[in-house]
Amino acid sequence: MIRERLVNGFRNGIVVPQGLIAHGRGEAFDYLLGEKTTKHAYEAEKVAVCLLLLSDKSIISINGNAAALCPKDLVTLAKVTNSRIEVNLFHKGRSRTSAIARVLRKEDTVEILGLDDNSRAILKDIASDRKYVDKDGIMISDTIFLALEDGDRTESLVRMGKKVISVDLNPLSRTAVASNITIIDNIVRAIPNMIKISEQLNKKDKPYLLKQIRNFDNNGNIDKSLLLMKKGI
Ligand code: PTJ
Repeated sequence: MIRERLVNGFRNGIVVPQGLIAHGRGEAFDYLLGEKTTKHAYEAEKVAVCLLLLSDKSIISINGNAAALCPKDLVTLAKVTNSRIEVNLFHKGRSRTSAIARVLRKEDTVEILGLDDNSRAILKDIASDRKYVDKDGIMISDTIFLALEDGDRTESLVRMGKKVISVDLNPLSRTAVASNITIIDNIVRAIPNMIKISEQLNKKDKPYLLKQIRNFDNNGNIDKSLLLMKKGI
């Protein structure tokens, strides 16, 4: 069923061919995790929600694969964590950006950034098209939530001092390694988990949320996921 969502997304101009290959890589890692959310992933999801709830300007960056796999959940997560949404693609294309925005808007009325070419800002040290972000979106946000993201852009955002949360099944990818909070889980499980966690946490006070973040060791958490994968092998 998950593969069908991507294939349909490809046929509808939302997913690029490279996205199908990226999904295959993700599946390989997911098999080693037993295709379930591990307790380490759940811990990272909880801390990620704490950070989103504490941030002044959080934003969820959505690409083709994410939009094809879980559009409704992404829009819901944005609502429950008071985050904004930017469509931000690795392989740029105006018609694909608009198609993704349509898919998201079908789920709910949300403001979507990243659609206006006149609102483009440029990330430093990136030569390719992935340097473009929305000047009113990712550029001015303090916390960026990324899924299935490219390593160059992740590293650039971290260098800019932004807090980066990523969902990536590959614990060895540059995105996973560079992020402040790395969720090693399938996006189709991670986002629904985070929505439930947000509902539990949004009544907690600031010191409680801060404590969860301070006590979290991202590198240690990645190592634990790697050990689980080793057992999976
Ligand atoms: O729609 P665009 O133009 O922005 O392009 C999207 C892709 C995914 C093609 C582009 O961002 C890309 O090529 O990404 P990478 O560098 O291949 O990274 C994708 C990462 O996501 C890989 O480490 C995969 O293991 C991982 N991944 C794939 N499917 C999932 C996943 N992680 C979580 N959930 C998945 N379902």
